[in-house]
Amino acid sequence: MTKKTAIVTGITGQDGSYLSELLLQSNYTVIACRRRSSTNNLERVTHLLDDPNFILTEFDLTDPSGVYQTIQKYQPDEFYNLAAQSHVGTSFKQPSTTFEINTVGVTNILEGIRHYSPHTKLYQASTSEMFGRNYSTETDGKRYQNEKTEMLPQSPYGIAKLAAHNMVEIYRSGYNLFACCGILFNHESPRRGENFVTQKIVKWIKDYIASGKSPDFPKLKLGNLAAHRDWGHAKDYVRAMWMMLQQETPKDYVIATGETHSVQEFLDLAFKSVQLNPEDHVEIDPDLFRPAEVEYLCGDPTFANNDLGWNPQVSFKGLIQDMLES
Ligand code: NAP
Ligand code: F7E
Repeated sequence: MTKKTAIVTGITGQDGSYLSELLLQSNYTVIACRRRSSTNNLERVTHLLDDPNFILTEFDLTDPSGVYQTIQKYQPDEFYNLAAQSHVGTSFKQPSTTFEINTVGVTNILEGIRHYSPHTKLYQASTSEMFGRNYSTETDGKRYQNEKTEMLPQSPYGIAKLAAHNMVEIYRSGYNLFACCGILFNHESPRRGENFVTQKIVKWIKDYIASGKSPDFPKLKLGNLAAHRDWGHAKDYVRAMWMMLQQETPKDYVIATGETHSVQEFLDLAFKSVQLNPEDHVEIDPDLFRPAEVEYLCGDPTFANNDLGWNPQVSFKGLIQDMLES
C-alpha cells in the first residue's frame, strides 16, 4: 500500500484513538491533532506516542489560523474531523460553545482545504442526533432512519451537527471538494467517555465490584431509561470512516447496526451478566433528563452495506461484554 498522510482531529477521544491505530496499521502517517490541555489527556493514545508515523500537533478547531497552517503544512491525502463537543446533554448547557466547535470549527476546516489543499479528502463526523424526533416507517410498521429520512434535530448538538453537515454538502457541490459525512449512530467501546450512558453504567458496575459490593456504595443515578438507541462498536465504525474516503466519489452514509435497544435493556443486560439486579442499585434522577429527548433511533445501514461493503462485526451483547471485561 502506498504511504498516505492523514490529519486526524479528536485523537484524545474514543474514535480518534481507534482510527489512528487503523491508519498506522495501513501505512499512513498520522498528523494527530489535539487542543491544548493543562493536564495529560493522551491516555487513549499512549501506546502510539513512540510511533514515528504518529505526529502530535496542536490546534483548536475554533481558531482558523491553526487549522489553516496545519492543512497548508501537511497538504494531506485525507482529513478526518472527529473533534467535537460531543455530549448532547452538555450542548443544552453550552449551546454557543457547541455551535462554535461543531459548526464554525468545521467551516474552518472546509475553508482551509478549499484554499490550501483542495485535493484533500474530508471525512466529517455527522450523527444520528440530526434525525432528532423523526423516522421513516416500513410497510410492516418498523421504524428506522436512513439517508433519505428528513432531519428534525432535538438538541443544540444535533442542530450544530446538521449545520456542519449541510456546510459539507455545499462545499462538495459548490467547490467540487471530496468531502463526505458519516451519519454514525451511537458507538461505544472500552474507550468511551465516562459521561455517556453505556460507560457510566459499566463503570459503576466495576467500581461497585471493586468496593467489595459495599452496602454504603452510592447508587447509580440515571435519567431516561426508555430512550432507544442503535448501539455498535467504535472499532467497526472507524473502519467505515476509512472506507468512505477510499471511494471514487464522495457520498454520505448511515452507519448503524440496524438493531435498537432501550437504555433499560442495556442496563438489565450489563447488570445480569455480573449477577446484579438494577432495581437494587439504580435511582432515577430527574436532573439527568434532557429538556428535549431523542426517543427512538434505529439506523438502516443498507446503503453502506451495498455501496461500501461495510458490515458491523460486534453484536450488542458482544459490545457489553467487551466493555465489562476490558
Ligand atoms: P469524544 O470521545 O468526546 O472525543 C471528542 C474529541 O474532540 C476529543 O479529542 C476532544 O478533545 C476533541 N475536541 C473537542 N473540542 C475541540 C476543539 N475545540 N478543538 C480541537 N479538538 C476538540 O467523541 P467520540 O465519541 O470519539 O466521537 C468522535 C466524533 O464523532 C465527534 O465529532 C462526535 O460528535 C461524533 N459522533 C460520535 C458518535 C458516538 O456515538 N461516539 C456518534 C455519532 C457522531 P479534548 O480531549 O481536549 O476534550
Ligand atoms: O445518551 C439517556 C439519554 O449521552 C443515550 C453521543 O456520542 O450518540 C451519543 O449521544 C441515552 C439518552 O448518548 C443517562 O437521555 C439516561 O437518551 O449516552 P448518551 P447520546 O445522547 O445518544 C450520538 C449518536 C452522538 O452523536 C453523540 O456525540 O441515554 N440517559 N440516563 C443518559 N445519558 C447520559 N449521558 N447519562 C445518564 O445518566
